[in-house]
Amino acid sequence: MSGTTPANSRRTHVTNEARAKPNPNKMISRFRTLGLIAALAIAPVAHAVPILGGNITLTEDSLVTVTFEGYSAGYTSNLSLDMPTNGLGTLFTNKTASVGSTLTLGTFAAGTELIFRLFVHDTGLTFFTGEASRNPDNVAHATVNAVGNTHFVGFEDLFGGGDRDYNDFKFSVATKAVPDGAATVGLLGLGLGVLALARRRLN
Ligand SMILES: [Ca+2]
Repeated sequence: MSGTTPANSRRTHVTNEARAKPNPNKMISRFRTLGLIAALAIAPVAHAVPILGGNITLTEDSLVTVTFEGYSAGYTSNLSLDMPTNGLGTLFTNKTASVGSTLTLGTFAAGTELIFRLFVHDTGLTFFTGEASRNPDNVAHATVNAVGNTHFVGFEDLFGGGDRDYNDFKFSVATKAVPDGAATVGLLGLGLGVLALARRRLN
């Protein structure tokens, strides 16, 4: 019986030594886990914090579509694209549009800020995405939450900021990169406009 003791104790000793010695494979695995945790901590959360008064500016030439995302409001309001100027008119009316309805706005060049306008029928007031200074009450009225290539926008429809729930008119703006030069349709249109203006001046 006593003959087995040294063997057992040696085995125990070896085991303890193995525990005490850093195992390179385990270390690498641990570093990998730590690296993954760090990456997860740094990676942007799927739904970032909405930015009140945020801008919707294209980072590349893009095809832009807008989708109605619903509302929770007593007032009726219309959404339009205010800038760049266009002939699209009302895109959606909160009380009549179906959630998920999508419209194509067109192709715009990199650097273009898309400014949306909310007209509130009940008060006759108009509010804009972006800076507070654009609005009649000098208060920012729209939150912008950029998630990948989509900006989720929520408007507050009351003068002074109301209850600040930013769900009186909700929509999203999706951008899809187009090849370089594809946005020149807009530039060509602008060029023709300038040409027409020059002709008018000459006449
Ligand atoms: Ca509200």
